[in-house]
Amino acid sequence: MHQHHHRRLRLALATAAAAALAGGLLSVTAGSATAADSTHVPQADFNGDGIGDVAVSAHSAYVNGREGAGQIVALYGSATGVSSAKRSTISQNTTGVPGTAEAGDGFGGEIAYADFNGDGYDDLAVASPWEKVGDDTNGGGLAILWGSASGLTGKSSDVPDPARSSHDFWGKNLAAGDFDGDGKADLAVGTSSSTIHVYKGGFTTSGTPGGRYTVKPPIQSGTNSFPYGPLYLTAGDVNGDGRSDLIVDGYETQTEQGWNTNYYVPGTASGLSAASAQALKPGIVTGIGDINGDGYGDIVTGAAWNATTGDGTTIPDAAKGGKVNITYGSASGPASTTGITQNTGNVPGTSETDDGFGWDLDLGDINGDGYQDVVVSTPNEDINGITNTGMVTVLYGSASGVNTSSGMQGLAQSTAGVPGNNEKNDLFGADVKLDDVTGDGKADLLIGSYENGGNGGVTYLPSNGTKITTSGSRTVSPSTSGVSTTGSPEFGALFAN
Ligand SMILES: [Ca+2]
Ligand SMILES: [Ca+2]
Ligand SMILES: [Ca+2]
Ligand SMILES: [Ca+2]
Repeated sequence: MHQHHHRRLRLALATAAAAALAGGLLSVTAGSATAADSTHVPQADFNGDGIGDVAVSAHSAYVNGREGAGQIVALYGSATGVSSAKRSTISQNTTGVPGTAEAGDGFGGEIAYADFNGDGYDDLAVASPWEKVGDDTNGGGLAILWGSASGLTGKSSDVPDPARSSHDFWGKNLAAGDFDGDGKADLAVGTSSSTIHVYKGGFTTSGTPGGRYTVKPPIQSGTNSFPYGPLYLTAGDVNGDGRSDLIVDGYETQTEQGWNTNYYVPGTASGLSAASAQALKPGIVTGIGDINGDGYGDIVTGAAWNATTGDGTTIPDAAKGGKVNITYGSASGPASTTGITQNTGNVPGTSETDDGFGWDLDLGDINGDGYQDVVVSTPNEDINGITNTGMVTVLYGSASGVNTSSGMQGLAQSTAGVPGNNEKNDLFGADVKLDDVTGDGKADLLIGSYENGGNGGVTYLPSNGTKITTSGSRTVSPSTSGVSTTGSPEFGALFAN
């Protein structure tokens, strides 16, 4: 069941037609922020000890000899950060988790956290998008793993698909937020259709939600052979009204090309309002946080493709080697925009074809100055002739927005002190996450890669209070985390948001 290996690499395409030509592979990416205070980019705390925790997926891992059954690993924060020593490794074979680990299920194909039952412990929603449900191939499964003083243990509730015949790949996109501002975390669930299902908060620990409704943003619906619908869902408060808004990425329906486009779908007292949807800049992976400290969440999106399609057509709002589009928030929602490439100001590196700048990104406050900082990955960067070894760029927030003139950091495995070495196809930066996992109030950096032939790995680089440092850094490997290295588990290719 190799059909979903490296699916995200194949998906960084600007148009739906190009995606179809590339084989119609499925997007499985993280995408959310939790609860209402999302201008500050909340972090997970599954065990309630006040220190941030991180959930990592290995959704292609063998479990009990079943290829691609998938696992998730929760790494619990401590004063010295995260390591394999303090973790939970969970599959569908773990007691309490719905279903059974079967070949190709892809448990962990999408993951999102929030305190869904309001008991003070963050919980993890975990999809297995390729799960066969009854006779429905790729029907998809979704469970909520409940947090506790012992963290994630396997105690879970099933969140079954309420409309199985209408779509496939239930749960392939997830975003947690408080879309109606009632103080309870809601969960938005994507499928192959453009219709998004929203579970209202107040889940009981048996999994019963407070209610459910659907929203339909103006993106293309997929089919079984072209399973898109939304490519990515991101929650955050852009207009500062205390309700999370949802950014939906997909392919637009207005032109023949079907360009990748994001839509702002605002939260209201009655939930998400697709009637008020507003088109934004393109780019698949999005993060929302208050970069300029004005109280409004700013939308950061990575358009990792080049400036033109294969036949030379100009792609809107794109640049050679990839571009990050930033749309600053305001009381009336999305406002001014700016774009950043590796050629902007003093940003490290140079824009080269197929670098993939903006493949993944995240926000967090590394230096504690109240401005959210931005990390952007470039996993297809070649360094000293080593193809697709990858690098990560750290950009700092300020009152005038992202600072591209000073303070930036460029980090690769060849950077002094960073664990590991630059190797071909490492894809260092396959995913990135900025969260405080030491409890000092400053966001630390976690970098996922496809190290060692797709085994994957997570590199931990802490904040020293003013910047990301290699002092105290380490690699968390699949083999020490209870993940089989048979095949390509891709441990670290996806962090929960
Ligand atoms: Ca914790
Ligand atoms: Ca909880
Ligand atoms: Ca802002
Ligand atoms: Ca900052």
